[in-house]
Amino acid sequence: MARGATGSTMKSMTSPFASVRTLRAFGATLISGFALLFAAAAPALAAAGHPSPGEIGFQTPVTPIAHQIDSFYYDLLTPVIFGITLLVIVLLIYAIFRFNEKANPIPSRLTHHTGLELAWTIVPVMILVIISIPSFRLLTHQLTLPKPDITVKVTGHQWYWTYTYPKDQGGGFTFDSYLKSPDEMKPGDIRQLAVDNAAVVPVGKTVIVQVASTDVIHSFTVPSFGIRIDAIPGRLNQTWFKAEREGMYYGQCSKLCGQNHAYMPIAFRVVSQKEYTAWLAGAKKKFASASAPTPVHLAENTSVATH
Ligand SMILES: [Cu+2]
Repeated sequence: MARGATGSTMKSMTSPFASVRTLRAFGATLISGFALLFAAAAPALAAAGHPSPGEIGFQTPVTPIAHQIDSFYYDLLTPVIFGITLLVIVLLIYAIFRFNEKANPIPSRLTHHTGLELAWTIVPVMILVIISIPSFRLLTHQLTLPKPDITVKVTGHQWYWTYTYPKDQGGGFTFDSYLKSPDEMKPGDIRQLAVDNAAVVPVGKTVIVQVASTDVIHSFTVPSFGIRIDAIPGRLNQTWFKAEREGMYYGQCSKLCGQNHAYMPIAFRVVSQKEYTAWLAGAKKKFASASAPTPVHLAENTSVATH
């Protein structure tokens, strides 16, 4: 009643609208700026095989699966996330200014709107359906093992990994891979990721990784390869990768597995076929020698393989 004069209502309605426009523009600029920064920064800072300072996206993909994960995230999920966030922010800002007590003294008593309710149910469902199609395609691609060129068995332990190269593929040896301590580090080694014995695989070959564990559940993860699979005692899990580029690729155990969970990195060196053959020959000698430490739990396997 006291503020009933139309003049004051008019005044309060014009000024907030100006602010709405300014704020809307500001919000849109902020979000699109952040989106651009995100899109530009992610690939620029990303390195293949290991994380780099300031990185906010994925590590550079070097396998078909990792490319698919990358594209699923950047080309589909990111636009959806930014679109929804932008819509909610705009609606929120609009509601704050348009429907505050001053601008809208007599609130609407509307409680139902069938069309609106249908829309806000169907539209999110459609968004999820659109996301699910490439998502299931990716999942199928990840879990359908192609014909392997090489099979490597990886066993998780508290707190290191053991790699076994089968005899019928020129291997026939097993070795442990431990995190390098600070005094063992050489120039070029990455702190917390460098290991004493990295696994070696040839470039452009399909590698099947069979993953198991002898104690607790670990998780075998190499981001640039797009692989992540649990290492479970009493169960053999399998995943695959086909590296397109030579280099060092690191990963970490990704399941909380105890005190030294953070200190059991995974390291793969991807080399040419020639280098791989040379490495196999050297590794066979190195890891078969009597001085090489053989874990007790692998003694049975070794005897089976040699007899
Ligand atoms: Cu672990």
